[in-house]
Amino acid sequence: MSLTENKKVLEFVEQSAELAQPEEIVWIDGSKAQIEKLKAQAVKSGELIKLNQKLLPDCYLHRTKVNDVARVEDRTFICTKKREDAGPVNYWMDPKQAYELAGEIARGRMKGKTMYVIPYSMGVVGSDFAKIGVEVTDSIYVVLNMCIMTRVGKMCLDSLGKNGDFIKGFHASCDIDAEKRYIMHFPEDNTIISVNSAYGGNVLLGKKCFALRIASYLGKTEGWMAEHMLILGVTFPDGEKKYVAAAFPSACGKTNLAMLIPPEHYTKKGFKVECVGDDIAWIRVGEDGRLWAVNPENGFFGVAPGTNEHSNFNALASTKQGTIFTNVALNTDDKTVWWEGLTKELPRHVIDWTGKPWDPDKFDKKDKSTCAAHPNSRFTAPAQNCPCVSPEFNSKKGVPLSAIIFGGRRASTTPLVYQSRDWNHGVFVGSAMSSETTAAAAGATGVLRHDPMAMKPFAGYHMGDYFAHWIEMGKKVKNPPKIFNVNWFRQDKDGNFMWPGFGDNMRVLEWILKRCDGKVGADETPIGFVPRAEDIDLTGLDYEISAGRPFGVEDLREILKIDKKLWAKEAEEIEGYYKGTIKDRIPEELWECLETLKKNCR
Ligand code: GTP
Ligand code: SPV
Ligand code: MN
Repeated sequence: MSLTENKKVLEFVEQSAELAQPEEIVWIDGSKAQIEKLKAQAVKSGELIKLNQKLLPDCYLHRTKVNDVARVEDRTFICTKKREDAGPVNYWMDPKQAYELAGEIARGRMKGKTMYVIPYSMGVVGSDFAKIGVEVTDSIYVVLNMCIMTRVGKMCLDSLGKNGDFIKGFHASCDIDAEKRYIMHFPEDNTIISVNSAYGGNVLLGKKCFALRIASYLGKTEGWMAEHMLILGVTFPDGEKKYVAAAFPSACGKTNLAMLIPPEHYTKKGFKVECVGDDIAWIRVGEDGRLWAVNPENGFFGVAPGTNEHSNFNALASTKQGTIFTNVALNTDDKTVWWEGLTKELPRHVIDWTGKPWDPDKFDKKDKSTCAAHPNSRFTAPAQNCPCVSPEFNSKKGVPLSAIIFGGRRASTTPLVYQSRDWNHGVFVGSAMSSETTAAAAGATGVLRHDPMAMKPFAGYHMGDYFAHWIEMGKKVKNPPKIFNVNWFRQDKDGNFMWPGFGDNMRVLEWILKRCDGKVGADETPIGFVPRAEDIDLTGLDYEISAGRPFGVEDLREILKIDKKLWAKEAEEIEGYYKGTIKDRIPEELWECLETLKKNCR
């Protein structure tokens, strides 16, 4: 039975069914009873493995096909009428050709199966930010993940009314054939089509496909922003709260920063950090002339490896109930989960992410293929599980941003932190970001590439126009957030991280927020404002560097140093990217910043 009288929704469901020819159509109402029934069904079919219900109540493990473990950027398309509107860093397909191709691939592919119709909202239903999507899928795994990651149910359709518009999402698993895998976006039709995958960002269509690619396009036309950013709140000892948003590329530390536990020295003084979001921010100009942000999601699709009690206690705690694990290892002693970095000691009795027995004695840290959990294995956990979830999580108006932080994985060149001179220079800093690739996308890892604003894989239109939109937004806000850049990933000559990271990133956050209030000085350098080492509080820091001595102020000085020669090379690199890749649509303001950088490094 359908849950709505909205003709456009009914028509979309009908057309999808006509194409895929499912045996049955089931509307997802988000009720506990329906979800339980689907879980039972998935356990029976083997799609989910029920975990130890005492230790991990309502938790399940799912294994994907081995060829389907990450986003596939080279099979992800922006299908605009004009090729140039998709821009130089997106893969483009003609919409007509794309619909035809998808139709060919998906025709009749739900025969004998059930097609689930998921009405969902990105954002709190009824808020000015919220947008409704309807995803049809033949995968129970997708249904159950969407029920954690988004707000699902009839209220979404009710908020559409009889005539409201929504984002259409069509997903068919087909054969999980990597050669026929397509993730297609039609920003001009508010439509997404995904075939031949059943993994995370390729198929949970509310996430990267809608909330970033389609939404960034909507934001450009409607005057707001959809960004690959975490949002966190810092409470100061005097009770004041400030919010920051931070854009780091995939698997570069958003979930970890969003949930950080400050060092004891800070908690004793009364500092507190709370999480509003860990992956996506929708940002609008508020009546007060500031930027206000919401997290459109309702759960965390977080990287499992590396997560432990010490590195990210709050993320681990979030996974203790109602969580779906994907491609982690199964500890057969107690039917719990395991991944590299969860415990120091390797468990003896483990089934790896592919379903085969795993031999801990053959584990080699340096060889990813010997891992028990896939390097991009993930947990899907309800946000409300998180011990540090912000009271503003469900706020309809969002939170006001004091700072925006960019960052990536840079072994060299980029200092621990620096501040841009103003908004436009901050946009330049974001546009010039490079970061090493990670396991979150298929392909080689550890390769340095340009990833402007951490949006290279997610901007749903021309990257040059996207830069211009950032410049335009700066003109609309009377009190824009200050813009910073951080790098937690500087390495010494032996490849060891030079900064402790994780909870100790609080020390950098404090400097950033003090800068926003003009409460601390900085050195003016060719690239912007850099902290004086004495101004970053190292009290109680307990970190041994690779040389075997405690991290000290001289080590901090080292990772704050600006090497003019390296930055002159960096400027050349950025110029090459602007001229060779983005080309013609780069706003004048950014060219000016590039010239300044070049001049400063001479
Ligand atoms: P997506 O969900 O793919 O968008 O990733 P993310 O940006 O949320 O990254 P996440 O916080 O999950 O971190 C990814 C990896 O980086 C994990 O293996 C972390 O252990 C590691 N990491 C996060 N923060 C730090 C840090 O401050 N220092 C170091 N050295 N590693 C970190
Ligand atoms: C990312 O890759 O940035 C993720 C995971 O957050 S996915 O949902 O697969 O895109
Ligand atoms: Mn992400």
